[in-house]
Amino acid sequence: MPCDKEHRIAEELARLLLDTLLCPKPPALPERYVADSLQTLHASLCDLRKFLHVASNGDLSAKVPLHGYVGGTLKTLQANLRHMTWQTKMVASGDFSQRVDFMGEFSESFNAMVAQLDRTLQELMAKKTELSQTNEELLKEISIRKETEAELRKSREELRRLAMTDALTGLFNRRHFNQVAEEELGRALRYQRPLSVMVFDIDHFKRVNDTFGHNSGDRVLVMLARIIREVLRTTEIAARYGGEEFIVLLPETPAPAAAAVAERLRGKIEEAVLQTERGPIVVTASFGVSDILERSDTRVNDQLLSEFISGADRAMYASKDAGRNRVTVFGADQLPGSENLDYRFGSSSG
Ligand code: GH3
Ligand code: MG
Ligand code: MG
Repeated sequence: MPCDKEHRIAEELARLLLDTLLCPKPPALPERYVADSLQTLHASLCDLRKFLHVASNGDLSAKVPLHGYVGGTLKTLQANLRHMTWQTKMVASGDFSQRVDFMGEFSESFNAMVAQLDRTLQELMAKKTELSQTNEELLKEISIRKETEAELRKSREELRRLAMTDALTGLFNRRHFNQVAEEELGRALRYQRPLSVMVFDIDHFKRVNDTFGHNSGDRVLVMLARIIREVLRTTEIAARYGGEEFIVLLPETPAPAAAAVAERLRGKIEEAVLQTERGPIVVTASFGVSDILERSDTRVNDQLLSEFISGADRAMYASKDAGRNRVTVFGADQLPGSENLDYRFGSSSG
C-alpha cells in the first residue's frame, strides 16, 4: 500500500500531466521534479501539443516529435494526409485514376466524387466533339451556300447581260435599247434636255453576203460594232436594231451635234476595210438623225418612242433615196455641216 505522501505525489504528477494534455496553456514542470524521465515525458507532451496544433492548422510538413508507437502512428497519419493532398492535386490537374483507401467513409465519398467528375468530364468531352462536328458541318454548309449564291448571282447577272445584248456584235439588243430609250426620253422631256437618236443601215449589204458569204457578212457587222464603240462616248447608247441596222441614243445632244457624230461614224465605216479570203470588203452606211420635238406633254409611251425613232428612220430612208452613204437630219431645213449631210428631208411641222 502506498503511503499518503507517495499517493499525493502520484496524484500531483497525474494532475500535472493531465493538465499538460488538456489545458489551453500547458503548466511548467515544477523544479522539484528532477527525474530525467519525468522531464522527457513533460517535454514530449509539450512537443506533441505543438505538433498537433500546427498539423491541425494544415501544416503537414512539421517533423513528428516522438518515436515509438505514437510517433510511428502520427508519421503514418501525416504521410497519408500528405499523399491525399497530392492525390487531390492530381485530380485537380485531370488525373481521375486517383483513389483513397485509408480513410473509411471519407475514402468512399472521395472516390465516388472523383469517379463522378470523370464521368461528367467524359460526357462533356463527347458533347464538345459532337458540337464541333455539327459546327464544322454547319460551316461547310454555309460556305457551300455562299458559293451557290455567288454562282447564282453570277448566272443571273450573265443572264441579265445576255438578255440585253446582241450575241453577234455584243452591242445592246433592240429590247434593251427601247427600255433605256424610254427612260432617257422621259428624262429629257421632264427636264427639257436635248436628246437625239441616230439610225443607220448598211448599204447594199445583201450584195456583201452574196459576194463574200454570210460569214464574212457577219464579220462586217462585228467590225462595225467595234467602230461604233471607238467613235461613241460612254454616255451614248448603241444597239443592233435589226439585221444590218444600228441605232444610237445620244443624251444631252441636239440634232446638229448628233449629225456630226453620225458623220464621223459614216467616215470611219467608209474607210474601214475587212480582209477576207475572197478579197477586201468595204461598206458604207446610210444615216438618219432626229431629236425630240418640243412637247407640252411630258408623258412617255410606246407610241411617243416609236414616233421619235421613226423620225430618224425616215431620215435614214431619205439618205438611201438620195444615193446612200450620207446623213440626213429629220426636220432640218438648213444646218451647217459636211457635204455628205443632207438636210433637205422632212419637216418638224409635218
Ligand atoms: P440597202 O442599201 O437598201 O439597205 O440594201 P441591203 O442589201 O442592205 O438591204 P436588204 O434589206 O435588201 O438586205 C439586207 C441584207 O442583210 C439581207 C440579209 O441577208 C442581211 N443580213 C441581215 N442580218 C444579217 C446577219 O446577221 N448576218 C449577215 N451576214 N447578213 C445579214
Ligand atoms: Mg441595208
Ligand atoms: Mg435593212
